[in-house]
Amino acid sequence: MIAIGAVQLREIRLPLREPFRISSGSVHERRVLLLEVSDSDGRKAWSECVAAEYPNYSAETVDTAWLALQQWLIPEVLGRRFDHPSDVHRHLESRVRGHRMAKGALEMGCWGLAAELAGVPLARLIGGERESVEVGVSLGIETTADRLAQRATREAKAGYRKIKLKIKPGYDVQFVRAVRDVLPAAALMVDANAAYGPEDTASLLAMDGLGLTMIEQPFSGEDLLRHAALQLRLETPLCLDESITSPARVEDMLSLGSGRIVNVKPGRVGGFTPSLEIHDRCHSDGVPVWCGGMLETGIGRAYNVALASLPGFSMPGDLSPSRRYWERDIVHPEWTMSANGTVEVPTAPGIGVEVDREQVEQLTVRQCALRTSGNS
Ligand code: OSB
Ligand code: MG
Repeated sequence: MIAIGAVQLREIRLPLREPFRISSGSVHERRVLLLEVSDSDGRKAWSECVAAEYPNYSAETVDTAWLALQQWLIPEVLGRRFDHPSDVHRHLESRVRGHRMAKGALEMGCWGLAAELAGVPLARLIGGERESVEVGVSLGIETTADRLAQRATREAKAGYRKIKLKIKPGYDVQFVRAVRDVLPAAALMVDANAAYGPEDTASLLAMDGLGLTMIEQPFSGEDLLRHAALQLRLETPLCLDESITSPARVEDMLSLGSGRIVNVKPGRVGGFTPSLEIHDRCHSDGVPVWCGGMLETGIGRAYNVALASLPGFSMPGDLSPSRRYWERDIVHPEWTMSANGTVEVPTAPGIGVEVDREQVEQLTVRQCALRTSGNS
Protein backbone atom coordinates (compact mmCIF):
# COMPACT_ATOMS: atom_id res chain seq x y z
CA MET A 1 0.00 0.00 0.00
CA ILE A 2 1.29 3.47 -0.85
CA ALA A 3 -0.33 6.76 0.09
CA ILE A 4 1.14 9.72 -1.77
CA GLY A 5 1.48 12.67 0.58
CA ALA A 6 3.50 15.16 -1.45
CA VAL A 7 5.29 15.62 -4.75
CA GLN A 8 8.05 18.13 -5.30
CA LEU A 9 8.39 19.15 -8.93
CA ARG A 10 11.51 20.92 -10.12
CA GLU A 11 13.38 21.85 -13.26
CA ILE A 12 17.15 21.72 -13.47
CA ARG A 13 19.48 22.65 -16.32
CA LEU A 14 22.45 20.46 -17.04
CA PRO A 15 24.83 21.06 -19.97
CA LEU A 16 25.77 18.02 -22.07
CA ARG A 17 29.53 17.42 -22.44
CA GLU A 18 28.97 17.61 -26.19
CA PRO A 19 25.96 18.50 -28.32
CA PHE A 20 23.76 15.60 -29.46
CA ARG A 21 22.32 15.85 -32.97
CA ILE A 22 19.38 13.79 -34.25
CA SER A 23 17.53 14.17 -37.56
CA SER A 24 15.16 16.82 -36.21
CA GLY A 25 17.51 18.99 -34.15
CA SER A 26 20.38 19.32 -31.66
CA VAL A 27 20.56 19.63 -27.91
CA HIS A 28 23.43 21.32 -26.03
CA GLU A 29 21.95 21.62 -22.57
CA ARG A 30 19.22 19.49 -21.04
CA ARG A 31 16.34 21.05 -19.22
CA VAL A 32 15.19 18.20 -16.99
CA LEU A 33 12.11 17.83 -14.80
CA LEU A 34 12.77 15.95 -11.57
CA LEU A 35 10.17 14.69 -9.13
CA GLU A 36 10.49 13.79 -5.51
CA VAL A 37 7.53 11.64 -4.55
CA SER A 38 6.79 11.30 -0.79
CA ASP A 39 4.40 9.04 1.05
CA SER A 40 2.32 10.17 4.02
CA ASP A 41 5.16 9.21 6.40
CA GLY A 42 7.66 11.33 4.50
CA ARG A 43 9.58 8.51 2.79
CA LYS A 44 10.83 9.75 -0.58
CA ALA A 45 11.92 8.65 -4.02
CA TRP A 46 13.28 10.64 -6.97
CA SER A 47 12.16 10.23 -10.56
CA GLU A 48 12.79 11.99 -13.86
CA CYS A 49 10.67 13.08 -16.81
CA VAL A 50 12.21 12.35 -20.24
CA ALA A 51 10.46 15.20 -22.08
CA ALA A 52 12.86 17.51 -23.91
CA GLU A 53 12.87 21.28 -24.28
CA TYR A 54 11.62 21.27 -27.87
CA PRO A 55 8.92 18.99 -29.39
CA ASN A 56 11.15 17.39 -32.04
CA TYR A 57 10.99 13.80 -30.74
CA SER A 58 7.38 13.80 -29.56
CA ALA A 59 4.78 16.46 -28.88
CA GLU A 60 5.58 16.61 -25.18
CA THR A 61 8.08 19.09 -23.79
CA VAL A 62 9.44 20.09 -20.39
CA ASP A 63 6.83 22.85 -20.28
CA THR A 64 3.83 20.71 -21.28
CA ALA A 65 4.92 18.04 -18.78
CA TRP A 66 5.25 20.64 -16.03
CA LEU A 67 1.73 21.86 -16.77
CA ALA A 68 0.24 18.35 -16.94
CA LEU A 69 1.94 17.25 -13.73
CA GLN A 70 1.10 20.34 -11.75
CA GLN A 71 -2.45 20.87 -12.97
CA TRP A 72 -3.81 17.39 -13.49
CA LEU A 73 -1.57 14.42 -12.74
CA ILE A 74 -0.10 15.13 -9.31
CA PRO A 75 -3.51 16.25 -7.96
CA GLU A 76 -4.89 12.87 -9.16
CA VAL A 77 -2.51 10.91 -6.92
CA LEU A 78 -2.23 13.19 -3.87
CA GLY A 79 -4.01 11.75 -0.87
CA ARG A 80 -4.95 8.62 -2.80
CA ARG A 81 -4.03 5.13 -1.63
CA PHE A 82 -2.74 2.59 -4.12
CA ASP A 83 -2.52 -1.09 -3.20
CA HIS A 84 0.42 -1.42 -5.53
CA PRO A 85 2.44 0.90 -7.81
CA SER A 86 1.02 -1.01 -10.78
CA ASP A 87 -2.38 0.63 -10.01
CA VAL A 88 -1.11 4.16 -10.61
CA HIS A 89 -0.89 3.85 -14.39
CA ARG A 90 -4.51 2.71 -14.78
CA HIS A 91 -5.75 5.55 -12.61
CA LEU A 92 -3.84 8.20 -14.56
CA GLU A 93 -4.93 6.69 -17.89
CA SER A 94 -8.58 6.76 -16.80
CA ARG A 95 -8.43 10.49 -16.04
CA VAL A 96 -6.03 12.11 -18.49
CA ARG A 97 -5.44 11.42 -22.20
CA GLY A 98 -1.92 11.58 -23.58
CA HIS A 99 0.90 13.31 -21.67
CA ARG A 100 2.63 9.95 -21.30
CA MET A 101 6.06 11.30 -20.42
CA ALA A 102 4.53 13.36 -17.62
CA LYS A 103 2.55 10.33 -16.43
CA GLY A 104 5.61 8.11 -16.70
CA ALA A 105 7.68 10.37 -14.43
CA LEU A 106 5.03 10.26 -11.70
CA GLU A 107 4.27 6.57 -12.12
CA MET A 108 7.94 5.60 -12.00
CA GLY A 109 8.39 7.73 -8.87
CA CYS A 110 5.66 5.58 -7.24
CA TRP A 111 7.59 2.41 -8.23
CA GLY A 112 10.80 3.90 -6.86
CA LEU A 113 9.00 4.77 -3.62
CA ALA A 114 7.51 1.27 -3.39
CA ALA A 115 11.00 -0.23 -3.72
CA GLU A 116 12.26 2.14 -1.03
CA LEU A 117 9.39 1.21 1.32
CA ALA A 118 9.85 -2.51 0.70
CA GLY A 119 13.62 -2.18 1.26
CA VAL A 120 14.39 -3.97 -2.01
CA PRO A 121 16.27 -2.87 -5.14
CA LEU A 122 13.90 -1.53 -7.80
CA ALA A 123 15.16 -4.15 -10.27
CA ARG A 124 14.14 -6.98 -7.95
CA LEU A 125 10.75 -5.42 -7.23
CA ILE A 126 9.84 -5.69 -10.91
CA GLY A 127 11.33 -9.16 -11.40
CA GLY A 128 14.70 -8.17 -12.86
CA GLU A 129 17.22 -10.98 -12.61
CA ARG A 130 20.41 -9.73 -14.23
CA GLU A 131 23.34 -8.53 -12.13
CA SER A 132 24.58 -6.37 -14.97
CA VAL A 133 23.17 -5.12 -18.27
CA GLU A 134 24.76 -4.74 -21.69
CA VAL A 135 25.28 -1.23 -22.97
CA GLY A 136 25.12 0.32 -26.42
CA VAL A 137 26.03 3.87 -27.40
CA SER A 138 23.95 6.24 -29.51
CA LEU A 139 26.06 8.52 -31.72
CA GLY A 140 24.66 11.79 -33.02
CA ILE A 141 24.86 12.91 -36.64
CA GLU A 142 28.37 14.08 -37.58
CA THR A 143 29.31 16.50 -40.36
CA THR A 144 31.39 13.94 -42.28
CA ALA A 145 31.49 10.16 -42.67
CA ASP A 146 35.17 10.14 -41.61
CA ARG A 147 34.44 11.83 -38.34
CA LEU A 148 31.64 9.37 -37.64
CA ALA A 149 33.91 6.42 -38.43
CA GLN A 150 36.57 7.78 -36.04
CA ARG A 151 34.03 8.33 -33.33
CA ALA A 152 32.53 4.86 -33.75
CA THR A 153 36.01 3.28 -33.61
CA ARG A 154 36.70 5.07 -30.33
CA GLU A 155 33.41 3.85 -28.82
CA ALA A 156 33.97 0.27 -29.98
CA LYS A 157 37.36 0.37 -28.20
CA ALA A 158 35.66 1.68 -25.06
CA GLY A 159 33.74 -1.60 -24.95
CA TYR A 160 30.22 -0.71 -26.08
CA ARG A 161 28.30 -3.81 -27.17
CA LYS A 162 26.23 -2.03 -29.80
CA ILE A 163 26.75 1.18 -31.76
CA LYS A 164 23.75 3.14 -32.92
CA LEU A 165 24.24 5.77 -35.60
CA LYS A 166 21.75 8.57 -35.98
CA ILE A 167 20.88 9.08 -39.64
CA LYS A 168 18.81 11.35 -41.86
CA PRO A 169 18.46 11.63 -45.64
CA GLY A 170 21.85 12.65 -47.07
CA TYR A 171 23.65 11.44 -43.95
CA ASP A 172 22.98 7.75 -44.22
CA VAL A 173 24.29 5.08 -46.61
CA GLN A 174 27.72 6.61 -47.14
CA PHE A 175 28.12 7.39 -43.42
CA VAL A 176 27.08 3.91 -42.33
CA ARG A 177 29.31 2.26 -44.93
CA ALA A 178 32.30 4.26 -43.65
CA VAL A 179 31.67 2.90 -40.16
CA ARG A 180 31.11 -0.63 -41.40
CA ASP A 181 34.43 -0.48 -43.29
CA VAL A 182 36.38 0.28 -40.10
CA LEU A 183 34.30 -1.98 -37.82
CA PRO A 184 33.48 -5.05 -39.92
CA ALA A 185 32.29 -7.17 -36.98
CA ALA A 186 30.57 -4.58 -34.75
CA ALA A 187 26.89 -4.76 -33.81
CA LEU A 188 25.79 -1.67 -35.71
CA MET A 189 22.34 -0.18 -36.08
CA VAL A 190 20.84 3.08 -37.31
CA ASP A 191 18.11 5.36 -35.94
CA ALA A 192 16.31 7.82 -38.22
CA ASN A 193 13.95 9.38 -35.67
CA ALA A 194 11.19 9.43 -38.27
CA ALA A 195 13.14 11.51 -40.81
CA TYR A 196 12.20 9.44 -43.87
CA GLY A 197 9.12 9.14 -46.02
CA PRO A 198 8.10 6.34 -48.36
CA GLU A 199 9.71 8.39 -51.18
CA ASP A 200 13.10 7.75 -49.51
CA THR A 201 12.72 3.98 -49.66
CA ALA A 202 15.71 3.55 -51.99
CA SER A 203 18.13 4.89 -49.34
CA LEU A 204 16.64 2.60 -46.74
CA LEU A 205 16.92 -0.42 -49.03
CA ALA A 206 20.53 0.53 -49.77
CA MET A 207 21.38 -0.03 -46.09
CA ASP A 208 20.02 -3.58 -46.17
CA GLY A 209 23.36 -5.08 -47.17
CA LEU A 210 25.40 -3.44 -44.38
CA GLY A 211 24.80 -6.12 -41.76
CA LEU A 212 22.82 -3.85 -39.44
CA THR A 213 21.15 -5.43 -36.41
CA MET A 214 18.16 -3.16 -37.03
CA ILE A 215 16.89 0.07 -38.55
CA GLU A 216 15.05 2.15 -35.97
CA GLN A 217 11.99 4.24 -36.78
CA PRO A 218 12.55 5.39 -40.36
CA PHE A 219 9.00 6.73 -40.82
CA SER A 220 6.63 8.82 -38.72
CA GLY A 221 5.56 7.50 -35.35
CA GLU A 222 1.95 7.42 -36.54
CA ASP A 223 2.72 5.37 -39.59
CA LEU A 224 2.49 1.63 -38.91
CA LEU A 225 1.27 0.63 -42.39
CA ARG A 226 4.17 2.10 -44.33
CA HIS A 227 6.62 0.52 -41.90
CA ALA A 228 4.92 -2.82 -42.64
CA ALA A 229 5.30 -2.30 -46.39
CA LEU A 230 8.98 -1.43 -45.91
CA GLN A 231 9.64 -4.41 -43.62
CA LEU A 232 8.39 -6.71 -46.40
CA ARG A 233 11.16 -5.40 -48.64
CA LEU A 234 13.95 -5.45 -46.04
CA GLU A 235 15.96 -8.33 -44.59
CA THR A 236 17.14 -6.06 -41.77
CA PRO A 237 14.64 -5.99 -38.90
CA LEU A 238 12.84 -2.71 -38.29
CA CYS A 239 12.70 -1.54 -34.68
CA LEU A 240 10.03 0.90 -33.57
CA ASP A 241 10.61 3.68 -31.03
CA GLU A 242 8.36 6.74 -31.54
CA SER A 243 5.51 4.50 -32.79
CA ILE A 244 5.35 2.52 -29.56
CA THR A 245 3.27 4.66 -27.22
CA SER A 246 1.41 1.81 -25.46
CA PRO A 247 1.15 -1.99 -25.24
CA ALA A 248 -1.66 -1.82 -27.83
CA ARG A 249 0.73 -0.29 -30.34
CA VAL A 250 3.03 -3.28 -29.88
CA GLU A 251 0.09 -5.57 -30.68
CA ASP A 252 -0.60 -3.52 -33.79
CA MET A 253 3.06 -3.60 -34.83
CA LEU A 254 3.12 -7.38 -34.51
CA SER A 255 -0.23 -7.93 -36.28
CA LEU A 256 0.69 -5.63 -39.14
CA GLY A 257 4.33 -6.70 -39.40
CA SER A 258 5.53 -3.10 -38.98
CA GLY A 259 8.68 -4.20 -37.18
CA ARG A 260 10.37 -7.11 -35.43
CA ILE A 261 12.09 -5.42 -32.47
CA VAL A 262 10.78 -3.03 -29.81
CA ASN A 263 12.67 -0.15 -28.23
CA VAL A 264 11.13 0.26 -24.77
CA LYS A 265 11.42 3.67 -23.15
CA PRO A 266 9.37 3.71 -19.99
CA GLY A 267 8.87 7.47 -20.22
CA ARG A 268 7.42 7.22 -23.73
CA VAL A 269 4.76 4.63 -22.81
CA GLY A 270 3.67 6.22 -19.52
CA GLY A 271 5.78 4.33 -17.00
CA PHE A 272 6.82 0.94 -15.69
CA THR A 273 3.42 -0.77 -15.74
CA PRO A 274 2.93 -0.51 -19.52
CA SER A 275 6.66 -1.24 -19.99
CA LEU A 276 6.31 -4.46 -18.00
CA GLU A 277 3.25 -5.39 -20.05
CA ILE A 278 5.18 -4.84 -23.29
CA HIS A 279 8.12 -6.82 -21.91
CA ASP A 280 5.94 -9.78 -20.89
CA ARG A 281 4.08 -9.82 -24.20
CA CYS A 282 7.26 -9.72 -26.27
CA HIS A 283 9.17 -12.13 -24.06
CA SER A 284 6.49 -14.81 -24.29
CA ASP A 285 6.52 -14.52 -28.09
CA GLY A 286 10.29 -14.28 -28.54
CA VAL A 287 10.16 -10.68 -29.81
CA PRO A 288 13.42 -8.93 -28.79
CA VAL A 289 13.13 -5.76 -26.71
CA TRP A 290 15.81 -3.39 -25.52
CA CYS A 291 15.84 -0.29 -23.36
CA GLY A 292 16.15 3.04 -25.17
CA GLY A 293 17.47 6.25 -23.66
CA MET A 294 16.54 9.94 -23.72
CA LEU A 295 19.78 11.53 -22.48
CA GLU A 296 18.65 10.94 -18.91
CA THR A 297 20.51 12.05 -15.80
CA GLY A 298 21.60 9.42 -13.30
CA ILE A 299 18.07 9.33 -11.87
CA GLY A 300 16.33 8.33 -15.09
CA ARG A 301 19.16 5.90 -15.78
CA ALA A 302 18.41 4.07 -12.50
CA TYR A 303 14.91 3.28 -13.77
CA ASN A 304 16.17 2.25 -17.20
CA VAL A 305 18.86 -0.03 -15.78
CA ALA A 306 16.32 -1.68 -13.45
CA LEU A 307 13.98 -2.27 -16.40
CA ALA A 308 16.78 -3.62 -18.59
CA SER A 309 17.54 -6.25 -15.92
CA LEU A 310 14.35 -8.12 -16.90
CA PRO A 311 14.96 -11.39 -18.76
CA GLY A 312 13.32 -10.31 -22.05
CA PHE A 313 15.70 -7.35 -22.56
CA SER A 314 17.92 -9.40 -24.81
CA MET A 315 19.81 -6.64 -26.66
CA PRO A 316 22.15 -3.92 -25.33
CA GLY A 317 20.32 -0.78 -24.19
CA ASP A 318 21.08 2.92 -24.69
CA LEU A 319 22.34 2.99 -21.10
CA SER A 320 25.64 4.84 -21.40
CA PRO A 321 27.53 5.76 -18.22
CA SER A 322 27.34 9.25 -16.69
CA ARG A 323 30.56 10.45 -18.40
CA ARG A 324 29.08 9.99 -21.87
CA TYR A 325 26.66 12.81 -21.11
CA TRP A 326 27.72 14.88 -18.08
CA GLU A 327 30.76 16.59 -16.61
CA ARG A 328 29.24 15.72 -13.26
CA ASP A 329 26.10 13.62 -12.84
CA ILE A 330 23.60 14.37 -10.07
CA VAL A 331 23.87 10.93 -8.40
CA HIS A 332 26.35 8.99 -6.27
CA PRO A 333 27.88 6.78 -7.30
CA GLU A 334 27.96 7.95 -10.91
CA TRP A 335 27.03 5.31 -13.49
CA THR A 336 30.11 3.58 -14.86
CA MET A 337 30.65 1.02 -17.58
CA SER A 338 33.06 -1.93 -17.45
CA ALA A 339 35.68 -2.41 -20.17
CA ASN A 340 33.45 -5.05 -21.72
CA GLY A 341 30.43 -2.80 -22.00
CA THR A 342 28.25 -3.62 -19.01
CA VAL A 343 26.69 -1.56 -16.24
CA GLU A 344 26.01 -3.12 -12.85
CA VAL A 345 22.46 -3.31 -11.60
CA PRO A 346 22.41 -1.71 -8.14
CA THR A 347 21.76 -3.95 -5.15
CA ALA A 348 20.90 -1.15 -2.68
CA PRO A 349 17.22 -0.68 -1.81
CA GLY A 350 15.11 1.76 -3.84
CA ILE A 351 16.55 3.21 -7.06
CA GLY A 352 20.04 2.29 -5.84
CA VAL A 353 21.80 5.63 -6.22
CA GLU A 354 21.90 8.69 -3.93
CA VAL A 355 20.87 12.02 -5.38
CA ASP A 356 23.29 14.89 -4.75
CA ARG A 357 20.74 17.25 -3.26
CA GLU A 358 23.16 20.15 -2.94
CA GLN A 359 24.10 19.98 -6.60
CA VAL A 360 20.45 19.60 -7.62
CA GLU A 361 19.55 22.71 -5.57
CA GLN A 362 22.27 24.66 -7.37
CA LEU A 363 21.00 23.58 -10.77
CA THR A 364 17.32 24.22 -9.99
CA VAL A 365 15.63 26.99 -11.96
CA ARG A 366 12.08 26.51 -10.68
CA GLN A 367 10.29 24.30 -8.20
CA CYS A 368 6.87 23.69 -6.83
CA ALA A 369 5.69 21.54 -3.91
CA LEU A 370 2.24 19.94 -4.04
CA ARG A 371 0.84 18.43 -0.86
CA THR A 372 -2.36 16.74 0.28
CA SER A 373 -3.24 19.79 2.40
CA GLY A 374 -3.27 22.02 -0.68
CA ASN A 375 -0.76 23.49 -3.05
CA SER A 376 2.14 25.63 -2.01
O1 OSB B 1 15.60 8.07 -30.59
O2 OSB B 1 16.56 6.99 -29.04
C1 OSB B 1 16.25 8.07 -29.56
C2 OSB B 1 17.93 10.90 -27.63
C3 OSB B 1 16.96 11.87 -27.69
C4 OSB B 1 15.81 11.61 -28.39
C5 OSB B 1 15.62 10.38 -29.02
C6 OSB B 1 16.57 9.40 -28.92
C7 OSB B 1 17.77 9.68 -28.24
C8 OSB B 1 18.88 8.74 -28.14
C9 OSB B 1 19.75 8.88 -26.92
O3 OSB B 1 19.17 7.95 -29.01
C10 OSB B 1 20.24 7.61 -26.37
C11 OSB B 1 20.85 7.81 -25.00
O4 OSB B 1 20.19 8.36 -24.09
O5 OSB B 1 21.99 7.38 -24.83
MG1 MG C 1 15.10 6.18 -31.35
